Amino acid sequence: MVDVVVVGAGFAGMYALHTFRRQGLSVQVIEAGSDVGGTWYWNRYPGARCDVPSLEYSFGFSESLEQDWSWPEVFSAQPEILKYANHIADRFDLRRDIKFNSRVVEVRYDETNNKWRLRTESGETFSAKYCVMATGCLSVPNKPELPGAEQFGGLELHTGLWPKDEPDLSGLKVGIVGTGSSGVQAIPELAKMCGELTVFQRTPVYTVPANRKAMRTAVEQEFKDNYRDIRARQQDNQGGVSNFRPVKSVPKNAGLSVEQPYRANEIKPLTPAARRSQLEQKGLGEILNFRDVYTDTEANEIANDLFRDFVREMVADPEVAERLLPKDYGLGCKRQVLDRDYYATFNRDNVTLVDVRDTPIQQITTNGVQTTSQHFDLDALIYATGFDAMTGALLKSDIHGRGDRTLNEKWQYGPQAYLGLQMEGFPNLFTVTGPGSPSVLCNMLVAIEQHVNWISEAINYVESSGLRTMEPTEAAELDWVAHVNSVAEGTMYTAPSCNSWYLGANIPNKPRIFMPYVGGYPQYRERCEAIVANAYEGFQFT
Ligand code: NA7
Repeated sequence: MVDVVVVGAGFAGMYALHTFRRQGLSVQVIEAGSDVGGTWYWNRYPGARCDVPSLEYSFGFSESLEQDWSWPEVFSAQPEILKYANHIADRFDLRRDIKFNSRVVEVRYDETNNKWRLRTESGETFSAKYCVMATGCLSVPNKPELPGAEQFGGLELHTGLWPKDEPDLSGLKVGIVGTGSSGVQAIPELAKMCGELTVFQRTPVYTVPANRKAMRTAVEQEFKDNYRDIRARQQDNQGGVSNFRPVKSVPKNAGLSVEQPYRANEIKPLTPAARRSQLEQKGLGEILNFRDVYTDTEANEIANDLFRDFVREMVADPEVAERLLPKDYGLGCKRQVLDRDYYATFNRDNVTLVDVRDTPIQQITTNGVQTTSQHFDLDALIYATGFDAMTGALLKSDIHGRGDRTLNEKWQYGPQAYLGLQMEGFPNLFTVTGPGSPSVLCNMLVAIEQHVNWISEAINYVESSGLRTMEPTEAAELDWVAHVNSVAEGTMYTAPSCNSWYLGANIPNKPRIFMPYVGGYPQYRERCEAIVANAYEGFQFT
């Protein structure tokens, strides 16, 4: 028996363990993997990389950690981020309270004793007054049910469950299904390492070249010298990123200083011709700086057209180029994908693009993929087909609340939670970066720190007030869900043509609800703070 049981040892679970320990609570973390790292433990496919600059995608709770750690690249790859996670586990001696190789299969509230009782796959049980689900937003891989999939005799892989021992794909005929972030990151690397690569694409993607810069010592030092200011700026930025621009990284005479935000988010009411000329000068990535693209349908269409023109120029075979063009949805609907040589990869002789909308996959055979037009012989088949995002891991944990009501019953029409932190009927159970919080629309490490700190304070409040339970009222929860929906309405994210994992649209029969909070991290944080200041408005206690 411990005070708090935490499910998951990714960044959220690790920081929760460290924080709860510091406040004098006994903590047990349960983790399905054999080590820490969460997303960065499982997603070790070639090319995996974070889309937030590493100096920002890092914890701010320890000044010495900030000063000691060095990142090799501006946007570091998965192995470096996993090293950072391991360093944190070592530095704060976390592993002694983490039970690895243990997947939680049941989380049940014992009303009589006010305890959460958790059971793992192997039958081990744990109990605690508080249960914190730090199970991640992208942690349940989605593998589509393709007919015949079970009979494939070659090597089958999923980007979200990549093996620790790097599979040797050299000389092999490899197929990959999916062209979201994972597919787009993996495809250029796979093309270099395997014999032949066949890409099965259902929806073409809008992807722009990523920043590939190595970290410069002077830039890193400037960050380290300004970290307190940077962390403060993160708290006031919509996406939890400071946009701090080191003087040392700015070309001479560029007229920027530390005081000016990196790529100001001002609206640029430019003509199509002016936009084209700007992209020609600065590269396709500049398209993300036309901020009206995200709010104005006409600007969005202009940008989509320009994007397609640029792809046509990058891909040698006009037919292949045409297949790579997203046409039925706009920029800003899905999470922006960043790539390294994605389009150029389709100019390689060993890469074939199959549009499975034109020629659908009929079935997976023992030795490949049969589409309506031909059979593709394959030695390996890779699923880059995403995740049951945001709610998947919570629903899979089989959570039973008061009166034995399950979370699956409560959420049958979509997630209903207060602030993405707690659910009515599930007293003393907290979710880190749950649905209805900024989570995936924010720098995750900033979102995690804010949530864990909030939960820590809430537990402290319950304990120091001699209370038994804490949970939201149903009215507060419904108001919050209505607010989350209303701020998402009218954005590109929820356009009728948009089918993203943010909306659950990638999972058959999942309710179509925009799950993260799009109102901005600072607004959200202030709301959380105001609720605490107002005697935990919207929460009920026993
Ligand atoms: P995504 O973004 O959900 O992409 C999954 C891809 O897999 C996408 O291209 C899907 O096409 C495709 N997919 C899924 N099911 C099928 C079937 N049945 N047939 C063909 N193609 C299919 O997941 P990622 O892992 O790439 O990225 C998730 C997040 O991780 C990313 O946004 C970053 O935040 C990190 P579709 O678009 O559904 O037609």
